[in-house]
Parts: sequence; C-alpha cells; structure tokens
Amino acid sequence: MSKPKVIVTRRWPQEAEARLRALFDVTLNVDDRPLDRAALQRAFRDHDAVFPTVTDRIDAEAMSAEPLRARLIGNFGVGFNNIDVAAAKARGLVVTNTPEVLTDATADLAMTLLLMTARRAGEGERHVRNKEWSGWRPTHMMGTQVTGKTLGLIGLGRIGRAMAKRASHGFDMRVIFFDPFPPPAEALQDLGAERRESIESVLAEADFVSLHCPATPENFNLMNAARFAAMKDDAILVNTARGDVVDEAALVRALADGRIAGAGLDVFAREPAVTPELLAMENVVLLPHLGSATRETRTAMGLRVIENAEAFFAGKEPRDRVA
Ligand code: 8YV
Repeated sequence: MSKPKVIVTRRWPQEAEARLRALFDVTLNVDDRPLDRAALQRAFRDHDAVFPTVTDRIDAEAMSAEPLRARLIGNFGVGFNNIDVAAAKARGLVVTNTPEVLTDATADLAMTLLLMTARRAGEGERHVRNKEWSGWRPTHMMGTQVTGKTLGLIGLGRIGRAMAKRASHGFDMRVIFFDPFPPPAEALQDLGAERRESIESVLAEADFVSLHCPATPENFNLMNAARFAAMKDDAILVNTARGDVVDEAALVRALADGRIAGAGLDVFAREPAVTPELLAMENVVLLPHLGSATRETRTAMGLRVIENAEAFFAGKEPRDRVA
C-alpha cells in the first residue's frame, strides 16, 4: 500500500520532520515561508492530509478544490480557531489538534509574563542595555509583589489549571476563577482554586487576571472596556490564549488612563501586527506568540499530529479529533 501523501505548511522540529519522512510521502516546507492562498488550495487538492498552524486560515475557500483529495486536517496547535470547522465538516474532513503536550510550556510562559510585568523586567532589561542604569537606590524601578496576591483565571481548562498550580504551590497565591464548565470539585481542592459565578466577580478581586479560554465567537472581545473598568486599577492582565479574546483598543485606553496597571501579552488580535500604542508603553510586556515554543514541546506537538494521522490512516478514531 502506498504511503499517505501529507503536507506541512511550515518547518517542524527535526525529530518530527524525520518521523514524517519515515511514515508518509511528505511535502515539507524547507524554506519555512507561509503558503499563499493558491498554495493552500493546492495543498488540499493534492494531499491526503494537511498539517497547518495557527497562521494558516483554513476556511471554505482554502478547502474548495474539486475534486478534493484531503481527508484530514492535523492542526499543529491546541487552539484551532484558524480552522472553519463547519466548512471542514461540510467537505468531509476530519480535524485534530494537539492538546496536553503544550500545557506546561504555555503555563510557564503565562507565569513568565505575570512575573515580568509585575517586576518590570522588560523595562529593567531595556534600561540596562541602553546603559541608563546609574546604580542601586531604594526607590528604583519598584514593581509589585507577586507572592501572596490573588490570581484570577478566566478559564480553568488544562492550561488554566497548570497556571493555578504554579501560582498556588509556587507563589502562595490565592486563586479564583470563572469557567462555565468547571472541573470536578476534587481537582479544585488540590489547586486551592475557588470558583466565582461571573467574570466580573473574578475581575473585582484579582490582582492578576490571566486568560485561558478558547477563541470561540462567544469569547470575541471578552475583555472589553466594561471589563477593564471592572478590574482593580493596580491589576495586571496576562494573555497567552488568543488575541481576539481582548479588545486591543479598549486595552490601550485602559492602560493609558491608568484603569489597569499593566499587561503581559503573548498573543495579539492581528498577529504579527501589534497595536502601535502598546509598543510605546513601558508597563506592557510583549512576546511573539511563544506559549508553546520550547524544543521539547514543539517536537511533542509534531509527534502528536503524526500520532493522530497514523490512527486516522489506519482507520481508527484519532485521539484528538475535534471535528
Ligand atoms: C502554537 C498555540 O504555537 O497551540 C496553540 O494553540 O497557540 C501555540 O501552541 C500555535 O497554535 C501553532 O499553530
């Protein structure tokens, strides 16, 4: 039997690409240039499976080839808001994602942003590199304490729980959360996480607010002007979820008017574009969507896409099927 023909839209870590070569007739992207619309359409026309990433917009048009060869979309990422799932289903495509393997790396990065923003680490680093540091003094670049403060989580799925664990076990933080589908009570006890009935009650109490919800249409601009007004004025927002969960213009206004104290952002509404005002703000830490960016995790993500594809082509149900 001939090997399934698959295509990856971007470069993957070496070990994952080696496994792709061993198992499939694979089209790699050696130049690592994003595919344009026509190339994406050809990918679906000429391959049994397409393995995209968050930057590939997989909509009805991308899947419009006639006849369509592709039967599987193996998304390299846990979030799959880049894929029009209804359109994929309508074309008979199965969709998988890569949960679990990136939980710790993403929670680590959310904590990195929380710490960096609270302790003015980005600003401090720029200060030293720019040779502006004139010496130690008791009032220099004072940030805000993290240990013992209250962390508010919006979303307590896998990544939210991993963040709760770091905060409560590592930093003695009190953890409160809102999630319309909360985990079982036993899970909460171990995390020391307390449930709140609304986003607003989390925002009213939290010193740090970290977003861990998916980018569903319901969550579009979930953090808007009214929600920023509901936060404490010395609170800090952390976003490692998706950019369109935050109304970026409202965030800029909230920061400029001092309605909140700072923000640590790994994701943006129009990546790779960043709202220019944010670039000029010292109380904002900006990272280029690095949540899962460790060698170990990116390799594991690739292997997880492959595991799902192997199951699919063997006629089994892929473990991470989302549609
Ligand atoms: C990826 C992510 O870098 O998995 C996700 O949802 O945001 C990141 O891990 C990205 O999605 C690549 O497709």
